[in-house]
Amino acid sequence: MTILKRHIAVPAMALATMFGAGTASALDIKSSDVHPMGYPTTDAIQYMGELLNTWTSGRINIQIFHSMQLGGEKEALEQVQLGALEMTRVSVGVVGPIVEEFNAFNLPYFFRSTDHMHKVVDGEIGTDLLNKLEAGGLIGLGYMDAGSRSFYNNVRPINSLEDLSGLKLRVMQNPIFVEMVNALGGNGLPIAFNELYTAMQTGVVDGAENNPPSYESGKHYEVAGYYTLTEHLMVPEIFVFSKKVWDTLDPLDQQLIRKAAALAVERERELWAAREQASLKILEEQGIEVIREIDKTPFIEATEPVRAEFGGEFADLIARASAVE
Ligand code: GTR
Repeated sequence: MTILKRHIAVPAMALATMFGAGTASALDIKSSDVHPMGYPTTDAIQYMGELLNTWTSGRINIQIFHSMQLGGEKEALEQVQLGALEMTRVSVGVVGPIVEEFNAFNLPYFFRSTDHMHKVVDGEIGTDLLNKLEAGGLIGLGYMDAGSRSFYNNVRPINSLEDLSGLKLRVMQNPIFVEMVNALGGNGLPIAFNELYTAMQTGVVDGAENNPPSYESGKHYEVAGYYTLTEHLMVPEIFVFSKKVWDTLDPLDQQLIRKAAALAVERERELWAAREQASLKILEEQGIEVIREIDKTPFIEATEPVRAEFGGEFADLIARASAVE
């Protein structure tokens, strides 16, 4: 609450002077997210909307289409590219097929830590990649946290790499993740997030992989109760604006949106850390045995061919990102 007040109050006066003339037209930003309200990403975008509303005395607003109301993330990105939707918050996982350099962030066991990931995405590399999105019809507004992703399934607990053998596991819609699961001995199937619960319930897949908040919030534990913290991916979230719409905006409004977006990133990261712990607690209360101790070395070794194959295409970028301390 303190943060909300601080950020709304301080720039409000300065910005009102700059933008108070009210010459620019009203802007209603529709933004989609697969998560429900109350999730760190949706709460952060809501906060962004509150900031914009306050700074412009109600002229710019964000309406959030949450809980997969607009379907999966691939479709949302397409809508944003077309200009039918102004904004969406998705995983970097589904952005690789648009700008392939993003696959650097989608490589298994790539980032060394949250701190390493922050330094890479918040630095020159992250900014360069956001800029590359323009060619794909998207304006990259920022990266949010999504922790690490781990495997869950309804067949058996995963205590070692061998336990993944033959399991049909849903992955995000990007070939790199199919290859990753296959390299680990399972069967990777790309399925949209909005179809996942049913896919597990009906046995189309045995399980999937995600961070604790998504596993918990999506109630996936109800249909896949074995969860092991393999932490094989640290894929950040990203939120993007439609270039088609962006190009019609007053440059001062573009500036305001970028400023609010940066504050939304800060807000999400604060919320994320707490939510991860809260989700693990909920899972344990629900009787889910979360296997935390696992030797990751065989998983790291088994995924080396995936890093070599997909990383080979942008080796310089990978080397630059790896060198970030
Ligand atoms: C979540 C992420 C979503 C979505 C989902 C998935 O962690 O927040 O944006 O990508 O994973 O697995 O599809």
